[in-house]
Amino acid sequence: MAGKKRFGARLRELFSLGGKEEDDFYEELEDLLIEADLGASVTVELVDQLRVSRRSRDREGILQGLRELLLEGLAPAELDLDPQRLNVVLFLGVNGVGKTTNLAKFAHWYQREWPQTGMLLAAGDTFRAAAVEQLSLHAERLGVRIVRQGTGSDAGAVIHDAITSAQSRGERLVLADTAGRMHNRADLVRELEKIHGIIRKLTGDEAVYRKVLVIDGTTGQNALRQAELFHEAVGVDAVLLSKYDSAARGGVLVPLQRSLGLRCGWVGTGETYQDLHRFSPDAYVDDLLAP
Ligand SMILES: Nc1nc2c(ncn2[C@@H]2O[C@H](COP(=O)(O)OP(=O)(O)O)[C@@H](O)[C@H]2O)c(=O)[nH]1
Ligand SMILES: [Mg+2]
Repeated sequence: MAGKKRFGARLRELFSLGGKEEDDFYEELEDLLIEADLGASVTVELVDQLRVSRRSRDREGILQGLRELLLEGLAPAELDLDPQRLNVVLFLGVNGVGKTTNLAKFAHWYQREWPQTGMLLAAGDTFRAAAVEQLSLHAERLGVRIVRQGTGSDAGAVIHDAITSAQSRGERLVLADTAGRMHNRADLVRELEKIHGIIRKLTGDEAVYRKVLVIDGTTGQNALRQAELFHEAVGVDAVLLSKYDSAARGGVLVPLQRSLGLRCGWVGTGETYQDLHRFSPDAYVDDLLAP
């Protein structure tokens, strides 16, 4: 939380310095917002809007104006899954962001939400040695079925088998893990496009197919570049912000929404199955602005 707190605290420092020229004040406000991971273009846009709104320059007036601007467009993402049909949810993100852990939390969530519908995990990270084992352990703990092959096998084939298996058994939810790491960017994109093509072909109009991008809350501006990569490659339906408990800065959700149109649906706040929450814009903005 250090980064976040620093932002709110420094904001108040800025307010308390009386006698500043208006231009200097807004310039410093821009610096603070950029440091809080809002990105240069979104920051300029926000501060321009704030200036135009011409509220009084007292602390509460500006804070309130900023809060309202930050909240604009920050509605939580909806996946619109449908328990009457097959739903395939693909978890995307670079290595180590929390895909596997949060996929397992998601499974736990839907076990409660949809107690009657069968569920299946697909061990689509075939790249890392321990990844299949990690997901298998979750499947065992949660008591859900898993489709897996060995490390180094073809991820597309694993996901293909998982979907056809769920279809034949009438299971309604397939949660598919992926590897976030390839030898290079082109390999990663090629692999994702291939998986994407397989899922689209198998699901067609019959099923609901969604892609959740996991973003590590401690990452900062780099998260925007990651999101661009995945969104361009296969299209992202919702963001899951992980590790919000550990020194999360998380300001990046604002440019994700404003620059890429990506909305956050969930926030991960730890390593247990209970540590997954629906994204609340109000709580998020309060947290961002807190001293
Ligand atoms: N504190 C915290 N740790 C998390 C969270 N989500 C994942 N992790 C941890 O981050 C590390 C990487 O997670 P993992 O799911 O293996 O990432 P993946 O490589 O994207 O699949 C693990 O040690 C997880 O326990 C979270 O919301 N909070
Ligand atoms: Mg993983």
